[in-house]
Amino acid sequence: MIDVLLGLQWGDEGKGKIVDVLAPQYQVVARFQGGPNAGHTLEFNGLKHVLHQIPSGIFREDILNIIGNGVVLDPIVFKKEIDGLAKYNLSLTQNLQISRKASIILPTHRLLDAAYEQAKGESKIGSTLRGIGPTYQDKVARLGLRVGDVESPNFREKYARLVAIHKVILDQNNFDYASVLPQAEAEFFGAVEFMKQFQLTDSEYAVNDALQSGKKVLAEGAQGSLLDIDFGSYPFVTSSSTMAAGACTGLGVAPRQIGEVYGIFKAYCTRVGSGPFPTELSDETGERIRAEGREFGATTGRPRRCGWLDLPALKYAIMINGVTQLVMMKVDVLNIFDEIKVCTHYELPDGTKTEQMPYDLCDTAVTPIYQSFKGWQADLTNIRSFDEVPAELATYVYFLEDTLGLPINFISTSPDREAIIHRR
Ligand code: 2SA
Ligand code: MG
Repeated sequence: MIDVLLGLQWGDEGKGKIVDVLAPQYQVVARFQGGPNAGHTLEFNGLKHVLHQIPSGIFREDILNIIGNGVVLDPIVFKKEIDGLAKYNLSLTQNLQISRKASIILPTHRLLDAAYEQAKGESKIGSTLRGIGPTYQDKVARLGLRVGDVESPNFREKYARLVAIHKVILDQNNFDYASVLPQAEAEFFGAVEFMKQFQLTDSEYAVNDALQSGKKVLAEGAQGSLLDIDFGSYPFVTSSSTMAAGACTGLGVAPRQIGEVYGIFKAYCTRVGSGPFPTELSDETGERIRAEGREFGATTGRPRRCGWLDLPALKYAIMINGVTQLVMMKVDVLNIFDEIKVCTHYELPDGTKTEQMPYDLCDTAVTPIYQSFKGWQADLTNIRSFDEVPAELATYVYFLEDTLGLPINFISTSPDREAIIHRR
């Protein structure tokens, strides 16, 4: 069986930490979508490391890590990530495979990302400017380059053909590329050569062979369900399928192979980039959550918007993913509050109450209806068993389990690998 681990909110739920915690139960960890827009933070032995494209199983020995076909890979970022891992002495050429069918992000994709954002003016998506959207666009338009193309003697020609198209679009948008492109291209081709020393494979065979031989595979999602291209708050979404179904197309596995679906959520909400966010707190409480939770983009450093937990949105994400167990992150960030709120319903402009996500959250101004809980106001750092949690926190957890209809099997109480209450 392949288990899927994904974020149920707008990303940054703490997926990296949980993959790292669960990894010892798996022989393969595979990324199925997204690319260098992701920032998966792992903390262990007093160290902190942020991964962008490399799966979060990389720090565990004997785990095969796969960058799947659904990923968009930037060779330049890849080289930097590998260089950044040098100090850990990992067997990267053995423990890492890259799908030949993964899409390649070119330097011009990054420029196009900036050009499109510029053209959108006020309605910017707040993209990470890593070239994600334009690369997926080219994939779907059947123009893109794939990792397997770097093995072809015609790679430079294929590259030139695509870049010529990109230049037309950049010119149309009056976007200057002449001053930056030559250097970026030199770096790109250097990084492509560097990438060739790694295993470029038909990784769908590696995944299915592993499953056939009874090994356990963990599919690692990036971003979150509310940023999904189909079910997120379109158009303020990322360009990939961030949901459980994306693991099938992004790795080449059949739906019936999917086992557990771990849904990761934070005890509150954050969002980085533009787009609707019903429970956003643009006040001092929001500031306090941001400061306490160190809510700044792991890739871009952007401050994240913060707000209370949103149950209509969470239920929606649980539904579309078929989540089987929940993981709650960063409860310790709420230690400082005497009152904790949870949005249970939305009130629509006509006064009706709903637990469902309206079609267009961008145009439908919903008012969140909150239920209040008493804060626990206690330090959770050394708590490893649910029996020791403050009564107020237990009440909060039971309420959520009841409302969401699923067990919360893991509760993370601080960033470190060890700081987790494992309940079942
Ligand atoms: P893109 O770059 O095309 O995928 O941006 C489209 C939207 O998706 C959001 N997005 C993210 N949201 C949260 N976290 C992400 N990863 C980084 C992190 C982000 C960072 O871990 O902190 O460092 O800023 C991520 N990646 C994409 C993005 O904000 C747009 O709203
Ligand atoms: Mg992140």
